[in-house]
Formats: sequence, structure tokens, C-alpha cells
Amino acid sequence: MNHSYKVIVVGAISVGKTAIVNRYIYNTFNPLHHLTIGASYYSSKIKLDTGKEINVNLWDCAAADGRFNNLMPIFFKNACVALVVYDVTHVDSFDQSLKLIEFLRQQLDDVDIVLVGNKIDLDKTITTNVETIANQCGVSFFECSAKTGRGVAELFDFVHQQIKQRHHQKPHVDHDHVVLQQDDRTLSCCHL
Ligand SMILES: Nc1nc2c(ncn2[C@@H]2O[C@H](COP(=O)(O)OP(=O)(O)O)[C@@H](O)[C@H]2O)c(=O)[nH]1
Ligand SMILES: [Mg+2]
Repeated sequence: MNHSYKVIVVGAISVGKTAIVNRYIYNTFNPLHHLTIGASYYSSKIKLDTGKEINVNLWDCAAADGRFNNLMPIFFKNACVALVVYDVTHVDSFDQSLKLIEFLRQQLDDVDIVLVGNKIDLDKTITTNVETIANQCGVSFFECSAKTGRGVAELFDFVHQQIKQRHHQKPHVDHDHVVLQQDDRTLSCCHL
């Protein structure tokens, strides 16, 4: 059986969701901002200690604004890990990430949430102790820079560990999984 796990990347506009995914999948960085419409979908595999491979389906979701448009829950469905990204130079994006965490908890009953502060190559303007807030919210916390790559491998190593643990406890088949190409790593877009 093909075991698949869905990971969603969510957060306010322009925080670097697409840039983080591009850094992870292609190890590249594009300084221009292209609006993500709906969601982009990527498929990759991780190897278990047994040698067996499991699928990781990564969904780079369009920005969620404060009201969370009605379509977002469609993309969130069946996610087992959610990366909630904010921009360390934009307090508003951090506030939105906290609202989004609450929203995800209402939508999904079994999701591991990771709060991700991106753009650490720039000067931080958020003075709040984010780590403490993350602890209080019961979410994991990472910081990274999609631009320099710093912290991105660590973030996805952690995601893989979470998925492996989950697989060990209760193997899951992601019915949203669509194989679009033969490659190990495939890319497609879902335009609405
Ligand atoms: N300095 C810096 N800029 C970044 C970083 N990540 C993304 N950006 C820039 O921020 C803008 C928005 O990035 P994008 O990934 O499209 O944001 P999204 O709307 O969250 O998908 C783009 O101009 C990126 O080049 C980062 O780590 N550092
Ligand atoms: Mg985007």
C-alpha cells in the first residue's frame, strides 16, 4: 500500500511560503514575488529505516487573510503537518499566524503545527518572545531564511521525523494524493 502524508504551508501574503518550498525542493531562491493562486502541489519521498519509502505531499497554499477565505479548508483537509509561516520583519504576519493556528485547530483534529519565522537574514522587528508563545500554544517553533537557506534543512528534517513517527504509530493513506508525473519530485499547479 502507498502511504502518503500531507504537509501544508500556510501564512499571510509575502511571508515566503513559496520561497521556503522552492528552497527545500529545488534549493533555489527567487527574489520576485509571484502570487500563488489556490495552491501548488509537490510530491517527494522519504526513506524509512526499513528502506521502504513513503510519500510526502507538500501543498503551498495561497495566502490566508484574516477572514480565511472559504476555500482554504479544502486545501487543509487531511493535513497531518502544517507549517504556519510568518515574516520576522512583519508583526502583522505574526498576529495572523496565531489566528491561523487557532483556525487550523478547529478544522483539523490531528495535525502537528509548526510555527516558522522566515526571513531571518533581515533585521527582526518582532520583539515578542515567540518561543514562549509557541510553547503556550503547543506548537513547535523554527526560524529560517529561504533566501540564504539557513534553517530550512533543519525544518524539513523535523517535519520528516514527525511523519516517520506518525507512520510508525498509525500508517495513513492520503486520499488527496494525485500522481501527476513519473518523477520522484513532481510539480503541478491547482488554479481555481
Ligand atoms: N530577505 C528575504 N526575502 C525573502 C525570504 N523569503 C522570501 N522572501 C521574499 O519575500 C517575497 C515573498 O515571497 P513568497 O515566497 O512569494 O511569499 P508567499 O506569498 O508567502 O508565497 C519575495 O520577494 C521573496 O523573494 C527570505 O528568507 N529572506
Ligand atoms: Mg506563494
